Amino acid sequence: MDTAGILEVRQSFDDAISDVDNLNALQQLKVEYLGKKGKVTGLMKEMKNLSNEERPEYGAKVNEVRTYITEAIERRGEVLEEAALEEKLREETIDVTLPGRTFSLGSPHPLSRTIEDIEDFFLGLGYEIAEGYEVETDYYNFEALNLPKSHPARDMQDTFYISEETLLRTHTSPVQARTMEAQEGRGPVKIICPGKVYRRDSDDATHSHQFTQIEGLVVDRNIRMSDLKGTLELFAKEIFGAEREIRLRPSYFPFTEPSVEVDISCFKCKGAGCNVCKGTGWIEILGAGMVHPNVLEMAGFDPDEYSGFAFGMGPDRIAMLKYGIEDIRHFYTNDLRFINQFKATEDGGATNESI
Ligand code: FA5
Repeated sequence: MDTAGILEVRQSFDDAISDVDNLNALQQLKVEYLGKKGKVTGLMKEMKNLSNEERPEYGAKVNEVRTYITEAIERRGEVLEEAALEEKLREETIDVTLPGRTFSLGSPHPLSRTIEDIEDFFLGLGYEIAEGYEVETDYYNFEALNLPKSHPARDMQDTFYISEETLLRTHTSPVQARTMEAQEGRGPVKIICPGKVYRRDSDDATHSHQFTQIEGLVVDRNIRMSDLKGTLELFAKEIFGAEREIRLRPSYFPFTEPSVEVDISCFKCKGAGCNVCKGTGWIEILGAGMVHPNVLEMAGFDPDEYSGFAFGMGPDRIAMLKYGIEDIRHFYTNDLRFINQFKATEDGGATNESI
């Protein structure tokens, strides 16, 4: 009986397994030795060439080598599996001591922030926000506001005309006219309307050809000038500080009668006179007045039954005052160096508030 073949298989297996360093290679080795066409099965097939006496001993030796190989593969498999697991754990380890990735936070534009502050104040008083159109008709921008064609006061608002009857709205007052009209003569009306407006003004530090306005309108029975004054006093204190006073100066707007310009006491010098208030102690912030009976009538309200007040302010100028911004053009040039100065703080304020 020739057992050299068995020794050879065992020897070659020992050589091969010492080179195996991963589970795939081990699986291949298993097939190569223990598979149907493997080397150990090949040894078994030799049995048919042996005599009946030789077969038991030969068979026992082949079984011995099969057990040897099976156990060796199992042991090697356990070692390799453990190594693979350790490698995976090492790769997936999270280093909790690494500093986190930083990302830059945006900050609200000072103009948006000012508009939101003003909106919040009026919403708190029960006003609703109304929206209008930036491309408006001559009728709503002027005529419905008591400014017929060729009225000299049209010159107060130099206009971008799109056609003879359409234009870029020069103020947010057309929203008054549209809102009243939609009410079909029934009060109350209590709205503010924030939005963009356009004028053919030359751009400089305090003028922009496109800027923002917030219009306010209240129409109901028994609305008086004192209601307007009280509302604006509260507004000035909320936006500019609790010690602010307001004063009303007679003015002229075709859509209000009487009309006033509203000044607030200077928040910087407290009325003593400084560069912000140009030495007067007062800063002009808006135009206002009692809604003209003609405007009420044109919008379908009976002026003997209803009265109202309206006001219009420029948030650009208010934001400039509030945050100490010297040039209105900063709002529209989108320079991040400017905007980043107004990082939001946790309490909802802005970092470089000047008052
Ligand atoms: C009006 O536009 C009136 N519609 C306001 C009004 C409404 C009065 C309701 C009475 C009743 P005025 O032209 O003054 O008014 O403009 C209002 C505000 O817009 C000004 O106080 C100013 O803050 C701002 N403003 C006017 N022109 C410019 C401009 N070119 N650039 C930036 N802000 C401007």
